[in-house]
This record gives sequence, C-alpha cells and structure tokens, in this order.
Amino acid sequence: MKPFLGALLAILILVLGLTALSCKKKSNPMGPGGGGADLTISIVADAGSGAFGSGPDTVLVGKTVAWRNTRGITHTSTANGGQWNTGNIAAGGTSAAIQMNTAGTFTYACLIHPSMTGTLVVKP
Ligand SMILES: [Cu+2]
Repeated sequence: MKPFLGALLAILILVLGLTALSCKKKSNPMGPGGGGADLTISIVADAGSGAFGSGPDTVLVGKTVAWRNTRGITHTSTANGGQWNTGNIAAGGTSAAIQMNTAGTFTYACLIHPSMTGTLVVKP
C-alpha cells in the first residue's frame, strides 16, 4: 500500500509541476511590456498630433506594430482608412501586434478621442 501511495504522490507532484510550466507559456502577449512587436509606439498624450509620440513612425512591409498606452485613460489606434483597429487599449496596456502588409502612409486616430492623431509609414 505504501509504495502505491508514494507513486501516486510522485505523479501528483509531476502533474502539478507540468501544469505550472504550461501556465507560464500562456503569458498574455497583450499585457504590459509589449508582445514582441517589431515596433511599439507609445501613446503619450490624450489629444493632438503628438498623442502617438513625435512620429511619423516607419516600418517595413511585413513587420508588426503594437501601441502601448502610457496614459491614464483608455485609447485606441485606428487607421482612418480602416487598415487596422487595435480596439480599446487600457491605461498601461499594450495592443496586440498588428502585421503591416501594405506599403503606404497611413494616418490614424483614437476612436474615443478623434483629436488624437498619428501617422505610420509602411515602406516596401
Ligand atoms: Cu483616446
């Protein structure tokens, strides 16, 4: 009986350990600190043309961009031409990385505060 209980305990510890490991791998890519985007643009103001940093920012086609909200209220990054929309980025949060597949110069704004504007240049 005792060896059986010992084996059972060992299996239980193993399962718990594996569960802890697999949980670590699922760390939220949208959490603070960024999801490993090629370019992370900081939202630094709640209004105006400098809201998304000093810009315009530049990336190559195929690269990914995320927006990090350093402000105290929720913002979005939404392309005026509909190319992307991060959805709401909470205070202190970072959006998902968005792949830029089309070259061009894109103006964008915050859906909640339309006076917040930025420009992203995607180079071929
Ligand atoms: Cu906003």
